[in-house]
Amino acid sequence: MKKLVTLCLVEKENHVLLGMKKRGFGAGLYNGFGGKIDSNETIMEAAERELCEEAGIKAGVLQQVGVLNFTFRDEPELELEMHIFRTHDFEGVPVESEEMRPQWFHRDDIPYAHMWASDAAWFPLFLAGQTFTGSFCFDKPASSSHTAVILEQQIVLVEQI
Ligand code: 6OG
Repeated sequence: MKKLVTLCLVEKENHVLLGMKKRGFGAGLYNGFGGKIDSNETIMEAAERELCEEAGIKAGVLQQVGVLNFTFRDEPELELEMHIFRTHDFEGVPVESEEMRPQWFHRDDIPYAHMWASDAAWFPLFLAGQTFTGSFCFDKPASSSHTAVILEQQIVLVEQI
């Protein structure tokens, strides 16, 4: 069954807030902040909640950036639909949580070597202010002992999500 997940990218003065994921899915990689959607909330509410839980900051207006679908050859039952949001508008100072260690990165210095391989394909589109949909098939999920390899990918620019 397809699982809906969120990813929130916070921007401030040419920097993007990423977090080192300390545990669970994608541990050891830098990523935006997000997670699963609870049954009583919208996708955008989930994005706000996860940002608050994982980075300790409160988002204002979120803009939709893209939707990406992820599948994994060696785990055919796992399918993720990730809704990506951006915001310039937030209150508070990022703090480390049990799941993430937040850090600001200059937009010219994004640590792609320590992110999901697919991020190199879509993050530049996000930085350029574009909106997109796409899908990626990996061999298996990334973990501290495995770098996920992209087997197939497709990405399309769209007018709006
Ligand atoms: P938890 O299930 O640990 O949240 N996520 C991905 N992020 C990127 N950049 N690329 C991927 O490629 C991803 N797959 C999942 C969604 C997992 C978090 O990881 C994101 C969630 O924000 C496969 O709560």
